[in-house]
Amino acid sequence: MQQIKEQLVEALKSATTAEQVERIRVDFLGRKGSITLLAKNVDFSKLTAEEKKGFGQKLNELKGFATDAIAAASAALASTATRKKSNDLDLTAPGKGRRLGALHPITLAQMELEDVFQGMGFTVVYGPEVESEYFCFEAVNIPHDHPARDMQDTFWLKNQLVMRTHTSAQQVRALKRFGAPFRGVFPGRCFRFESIDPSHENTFYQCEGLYVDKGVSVANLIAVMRTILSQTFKRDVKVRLRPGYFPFVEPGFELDLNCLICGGKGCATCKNSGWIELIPCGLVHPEVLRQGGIDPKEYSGFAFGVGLTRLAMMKYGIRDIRYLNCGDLRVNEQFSTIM
Ligand code: FA5
Repeated sequence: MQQIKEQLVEALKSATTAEQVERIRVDFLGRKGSITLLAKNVDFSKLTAEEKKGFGQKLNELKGFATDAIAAASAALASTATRKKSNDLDLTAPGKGRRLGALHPITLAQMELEDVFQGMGFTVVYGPEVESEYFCFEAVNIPHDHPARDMQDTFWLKNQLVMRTHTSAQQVRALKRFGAPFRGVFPGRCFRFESIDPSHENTFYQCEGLYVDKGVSVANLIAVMRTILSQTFKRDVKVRLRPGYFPFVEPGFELDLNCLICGGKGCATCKNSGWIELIPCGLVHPEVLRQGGIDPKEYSGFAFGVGLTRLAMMKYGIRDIRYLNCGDLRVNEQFSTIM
């Protein structure tokens, strides 16, 4: 019994986990444990009454000792574990940051642009992304067989519906609804069946502008373009105006921005040309006014189509358009803080 007691004490000394203590309990007090077997292995018929009594007493003492020692070892281990856990708790560690929602850079650019136009008395109107072929093409002077239809690769839907290829689809809708005089902008998403590269996406944003009144000229158009550029970039930027063809304007222009990614030296974003096509524009074609129920002898106007996605790229220094639709929140988080 003394030997078993010593073995037990030694075993408990080296136990460091609750599992090891439980193993010791089973080894000593379990059904086949050494203390339990002590009683089973003794031939009581050979013992006197006095000896039986002495053996029973000693065995009970040993059982009591083993039970207490095992319980004490378990308790000691449990309290060490708790202490260890609370030692791990570093109350000075910085808290976990909460991820705040952020606005997409295109949304930021759109909101800013809408503000600039509202400041000049323009109304902001949103139109449908699924558009009728009529408003997208015929209404803006692009009949069925017109070669200009090939300028925009179209996602065709059923029932003469298309995914709008440009926000110019809003021009005649707005004229029919508001009449003249009218000044408004139509920001929104456009879709084209395009091959994708650093400056072309199949889903991108434009912001159309339409100004119709008596005696509107190219001078008015240029004044508005100047305001957009200075308010958006808040610094001097280099632009060039060159003739451009669009069936819904006459004359038509392309306004290109000197690439702000490479400073005009040439890079993948501007296809090594140093320039980014940003705001095509021109005087509204009389046929478009007529489609909108406006008399072109009485009214004239200008229209423009800001490449809003490209504007956001230039404003925020985003060199590849594909970052904008990739859905990676780390892109957004760089541009806006709270929302
Ligand atoms: C148009 O869509 C005309 N509706 C614009 C217009 C309006 C002209 C009013 C005259 C008067 P364009 O296809 O060039 O034109 O597109 C206009 C702008 O949208 C481009 O200069 C460019 O900045 C942007 N854009 C066009 N295609 C893409 C594309 N795939 N990805 C990103 N931006 C594009």
